[in-house]
Amino acid sequence: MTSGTALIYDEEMTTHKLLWSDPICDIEVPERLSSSYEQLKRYHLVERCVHMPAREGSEEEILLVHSLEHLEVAKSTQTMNEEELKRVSGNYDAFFFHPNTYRCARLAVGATLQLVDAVMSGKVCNGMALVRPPGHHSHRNAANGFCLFNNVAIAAEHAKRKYRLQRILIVDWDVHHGQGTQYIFEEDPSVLYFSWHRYEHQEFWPSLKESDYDAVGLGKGKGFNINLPWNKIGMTNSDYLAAFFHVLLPMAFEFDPELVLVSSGYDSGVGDPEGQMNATPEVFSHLTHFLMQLANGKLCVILEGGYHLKSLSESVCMTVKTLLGDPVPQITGEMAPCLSAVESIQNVRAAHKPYWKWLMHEEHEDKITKNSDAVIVERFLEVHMKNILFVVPPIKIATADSKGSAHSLSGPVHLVKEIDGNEIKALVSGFYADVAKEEKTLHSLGSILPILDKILKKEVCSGIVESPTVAASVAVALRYSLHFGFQR
Ligand code: X5A
Ligand code: ZN
Repeated sequence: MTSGTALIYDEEMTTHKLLWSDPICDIEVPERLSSSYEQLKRYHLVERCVHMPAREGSEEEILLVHSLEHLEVAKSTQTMNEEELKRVSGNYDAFFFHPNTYRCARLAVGATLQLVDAVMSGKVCNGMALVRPPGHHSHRNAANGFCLFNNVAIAAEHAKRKYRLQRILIVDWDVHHGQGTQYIFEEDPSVLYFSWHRYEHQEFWPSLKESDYDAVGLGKGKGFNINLPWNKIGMTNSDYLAAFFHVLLPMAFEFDPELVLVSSGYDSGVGDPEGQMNATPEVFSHLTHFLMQLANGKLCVILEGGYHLKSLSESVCMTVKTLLGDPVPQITGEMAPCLSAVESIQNVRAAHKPYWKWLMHEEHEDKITKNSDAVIVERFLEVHMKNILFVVPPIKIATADSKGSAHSLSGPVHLVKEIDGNEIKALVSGFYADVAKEEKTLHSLGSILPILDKILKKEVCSGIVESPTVAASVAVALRYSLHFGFQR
């Protein structure tokens, strides 16, 4: 089995910068790259990765996706003065040229291809490329949304040809719709493109009808374009996980890709001025971890957006740490997705029902595909009330000695009631009655039950018990918790 994680970074990609004032483009700064790399160094993640130099993507490679005209325009900007650069930039929606932009964009393409080749050749298992300018908005014939060449799209096309791949999955977790990538592959059933994006019913940039859930692909590519529009800002970890659990992952496992590419924008993370979402860095560990289960682990993560430097760099670190195989951190926050997220998820599932077996053969299909607001609200409320009624316990650990008194480590915790042997016997029936006959088992229970009681009442989050008969106690403890209707 292949191991190792590639990290591709070249400082030269920080030379592409905005030379004049433009409030739309001024967030795409060189520090996005350097601060992410610095943070990777601080966490000692750089030294654990296989370093790979970036190379320039060739003209031929760029032409896999882009028109010759687009390439020539980009090339011509190298010798332009500021005034000319500004004029050419004005031909596009949200793009700026610097004299070194063309060189950086070729390095961004080359870095992405280096990563794909390292993974496909088995030199490494997975990896990340830190690149600028990003790629997913650029069209065959135009720069757009800070993007000049579509790095990920070129990589997919390259992998298809060089390694004869028949199924590539592109996961675009950037907060913007990678409409460029959609256009390039919308008729291609060999590339499954998934994007979630801030949409707000078409109010948010790029404000396209074709970013909605009903754009499922065209011709032979029908069913292979998945758009999950977010119609509200403030989406959280649970909304992202719900999107993975209930849309992307089932599709991905049915598709069974040979390679997974991530258009990895972190503007979907908390604090980002563009995204206005609330997902925290550790969610990217989980997203990464799920994707590592596909394509035999062949996962290439390529940077796209991300404009809050701290949020961006922490999220990049979480991603790389997970690629390296570190355990994923516990996820924080609410468990249930919000109503707006559930609606979006239901809509994209309904739109894709004709194309995917897992959606066709679903139970309760009437409820899911009818898309009735009443049903969605009802199901949402059911989960929501369970969650808000669940009071989160303080981080307090109860301890108990063998005499059955319980106290927390940070000051005494009073027992609400003492539990005597008879009460325990009453709770324990059937199979467990045998273990409860023994005096020392009762003794253990005497110390474990007060702690369970405190856990169930959310007075503490866990407990430590000193007991000679742990196994028996645990068995009975489980039963005790069921008796209290503890269901989480
Ligand atoms: C790569 C990326 C965003 C462009 C926003 C323009 N582009 N308003 O995040
Ligand atoms: Zn973005």
